[in-house]
Amino acid sequence: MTGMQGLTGGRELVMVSNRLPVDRVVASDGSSTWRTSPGGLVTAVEPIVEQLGCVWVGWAGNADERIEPFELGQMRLEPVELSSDDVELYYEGFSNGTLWPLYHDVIARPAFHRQWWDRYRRVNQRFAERVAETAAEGAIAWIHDYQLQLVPEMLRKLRPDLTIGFFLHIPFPPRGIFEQLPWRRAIINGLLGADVIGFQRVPDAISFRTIAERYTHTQALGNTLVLPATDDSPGRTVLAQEFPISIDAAAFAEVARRPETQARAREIREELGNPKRMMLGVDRLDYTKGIRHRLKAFEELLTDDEIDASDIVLVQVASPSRERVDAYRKLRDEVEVTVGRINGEHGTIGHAPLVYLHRGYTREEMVALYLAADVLVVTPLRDGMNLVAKEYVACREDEQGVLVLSEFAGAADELNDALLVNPHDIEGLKAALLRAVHMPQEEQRRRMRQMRRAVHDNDVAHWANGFLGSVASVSESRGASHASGLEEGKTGPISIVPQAFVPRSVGDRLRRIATASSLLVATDFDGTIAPIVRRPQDARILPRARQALEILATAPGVRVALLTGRSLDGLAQTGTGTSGEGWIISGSHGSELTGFDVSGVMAASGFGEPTADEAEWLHRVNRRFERVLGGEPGVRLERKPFGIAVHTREVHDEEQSRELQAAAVELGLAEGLHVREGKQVREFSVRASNKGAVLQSIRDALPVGPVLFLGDDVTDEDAFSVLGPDDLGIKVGPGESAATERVPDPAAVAAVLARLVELRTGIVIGSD
Ligand code: ADQ
Repeated sequence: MTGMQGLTGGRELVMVSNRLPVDRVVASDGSSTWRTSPGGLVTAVEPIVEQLGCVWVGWAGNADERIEPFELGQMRLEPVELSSDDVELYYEGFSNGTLWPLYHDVIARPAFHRQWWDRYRRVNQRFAERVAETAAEGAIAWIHDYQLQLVPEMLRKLRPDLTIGFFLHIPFPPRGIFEQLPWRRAIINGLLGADVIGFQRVPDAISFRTIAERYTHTQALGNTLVLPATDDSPGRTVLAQEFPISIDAAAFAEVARRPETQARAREIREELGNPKRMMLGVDRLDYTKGIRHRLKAFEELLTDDEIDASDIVLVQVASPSRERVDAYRKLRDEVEVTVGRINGEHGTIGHAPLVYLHRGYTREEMVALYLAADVLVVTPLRDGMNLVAKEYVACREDEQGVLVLSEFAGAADELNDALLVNPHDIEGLKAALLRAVHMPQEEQRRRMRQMRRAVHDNDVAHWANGFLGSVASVSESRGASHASGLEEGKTGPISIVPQAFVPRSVGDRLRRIATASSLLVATDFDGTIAPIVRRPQDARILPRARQALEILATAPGVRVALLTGRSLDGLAQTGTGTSGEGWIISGSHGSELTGFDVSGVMAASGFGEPTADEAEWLHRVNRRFERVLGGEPGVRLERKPFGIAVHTREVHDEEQSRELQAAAVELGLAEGLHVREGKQVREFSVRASNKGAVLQSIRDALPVGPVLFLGDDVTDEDAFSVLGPDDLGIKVGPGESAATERVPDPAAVAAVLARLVELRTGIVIGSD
């Protein structure tokens, strides 16, 4: 995995989690060593730590044990001591008896005890103090998960020089559930001590922002919460948004590719008696994981003779978890009784249809299991993400294997080519299991290919870059580095996001337009504020750019316009332009316009629906393109309200891609269409509109004032060319341009927009 260096700009990174990421291993001679421990959090952040190095503050796992700080690999571990009372009240009690069930849809009943809460507060305070003692000046503290939700606020009070990120690995509950918590306001205030709060899914982040607005004096502007100034603290902003966690997909694929792993996978099948189909479940033994529902569906399929016990084996790996908590002990008993019953009724001497393994395995063994399994069954009733699903997909380079996945796992947002199930619906689950065991290879391949793309596009580097990048940009804006955390020879704060500078000439010109009484901020989308990605629907505005645009859109005298070649529908797929941003949005290169309340501009520029003639023409054009290019592998045709776009980004052979583009242009010209060239796309339209014309129409309808326009593509040149000497045109990336200024990439665009916000509103969300 590459691309993380520079993320913290040489500042010290302090990881803070309930458990240290290590287990003690005692050898037969009594000596002990440490090794990294399994679990979602460790799996996800291990590669980051390997690259960046860090201090890690957390509990070593045994009560009443004092351990001196020690080093392991790239980490300096700072153990926090917990007494057996702490473990009982803070960890097993409030964390796992109150918060865990509350945050997981109250699948089990949460218990509310004041004593537990009191201890939770005290232990959180201890963690905060420990971080405050160890962190270098200006360090970045990254706090993990539900056990430590009060630490951000406590730490900020102790060490205002730190930049604080918090990531919640489990779901954040809907308001109706969260409100049951007697200490709800304290938790929200605790979290708001962070500069960036990361969640797994969009609904988690929305719920948090809604609740924060209700219980504190914050105001939500898009993904940003604005905290007003108080007597003891200045006003500031908190970014609260989703950063879906992932895995080091390449590392899993590498283990899967090894001949010894593949041999082990074959051996596993043999040890199981070479069944026709092997199904696999891998979970911590937790009541949220839906293991009971899975076993029930499996048992009913056997009982009803829908599957044959001699043909099929289900291997259930259940790693031991929280064994001192009552609900977990009960679950274990229940699962083990069910396993016994199923095998008792459906097994034979020498063959058990259900293999239950209650222990931890090495990564190599896990990967061999993934390779051996025809079907992976992931059926949580609620799960923040579920990394097991992603690991399975990452390992299946053979593009075979079926993933049955609960729609209540965060992973379902990205892996929508899995067989999605509602695990409460046992009939539906049985049907999905049957479909999975009978799925033809071709369908397996199609689904697996899509899922593999999703996992590789959003791997753990992408997650860490998104989260840490957001934290670092806050840090950078504070000038928090004062360099004492820097080692000799390491790059200074200047390289945090190395490319995200506002060049001096751009800064000077921004200052000139920033204070105009009326200002229009217009920008292209793809390649300008949203990095280019392989699948257009996966494109997302950089968090910092979104935050800046959201603040600008509500600033008096400023209008924000998005001018994109995408259709409005295509833009909505990216989560932008769907509602309430208060932006003017023009789609299809100026043919569509929305969010603009000046009706004159619509009439003057001829926006609206296609005419009857245009509609008929379009119909013919769509049919022809479909016939000629629709079957070409890698080519994607996108229908637009006024035309069609031919995307060749997924045609991997460059020459073939060029040929297909040329063929498309020939076809378009023959049909009399207006042709536009973009990066890996050719666009055809029945109407001659362009971004220049629409930008002119919008500015004409607004009070007189300067325009800032940012764009990266050839089609943005029309907009640059209508700008005057008092405006500012900024080209993103290389290539000829009519723009007078240039920045290298979307991160730099975000920096430009953040600088503009600061100049116009005084709100600091990151500048250079
Ligand atoms: P978990 O609830 O622990 O994580 P999950 O995301 O599935 O769940 O991660 C489990 C990890 O442990 C996987 O990497 C898996 O390979 C490993 N593992 C499981 N059983 C194992 C065994 N027997 N031996 C070895 N390794 C085993 C929490 C949240 C999730 C969220 C993660 C990360 O509950 O929703 O995805 O954090 O944020």
